[in-house]
Amino acid sequence: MLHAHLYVGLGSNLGDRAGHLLLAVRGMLAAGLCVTRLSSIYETEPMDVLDQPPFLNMVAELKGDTPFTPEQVLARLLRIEYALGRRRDRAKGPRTIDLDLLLYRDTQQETELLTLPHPRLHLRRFVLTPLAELAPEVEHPKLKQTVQQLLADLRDDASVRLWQPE
Ligand code: PH2
Ligand code: MG
Ligand code: MG
Repeated sequence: MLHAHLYVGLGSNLGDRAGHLLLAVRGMLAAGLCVTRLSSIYETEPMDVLDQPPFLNMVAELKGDTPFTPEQVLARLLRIEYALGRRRDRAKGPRTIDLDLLLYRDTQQETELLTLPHPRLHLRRFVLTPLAELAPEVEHPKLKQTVQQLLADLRDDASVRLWQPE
């Protein structure tokens, strides 16, 4: 089925980056979010705010038949960010952990709290590369293109490389 799941983007560029990704996955499970698959981890060049350390990024797939609304999922993600030391000082600046709800099945919404699909998902190689590993055939509900097509047409040339622990 094409829109059976939820996808969360994870990013960290401060401290023990891989440790933060791992703790965030544990946090999602502990919060009752059913993580079904994880992408590889990529080391990625910062975008938007360029003078900050390189990120580790990955994508987690969550079971789509969750009892939680998009806002309830978001609230859980924000709590995990806070528990992992995320404090919002500089917009798009360095962070211990960033958890973005990318897709909630084929939901489209634009509220003050939450925009779905994530408004910049189709512009970012650091999101589309790990997402394409898990869900190449999933269609962007608004743009009506698959993740694979979006990645093929992407103009962002910031570096995204598979990361391996030393
Ligand atoms: N997140 C941002 C801004 N820039 N760059 C990379 N490579 N990875 C990110 O996760 C990232 C970013 C704001 O959320
Ligand atoms: Mg983000
Ligand atoms: Mg975020």
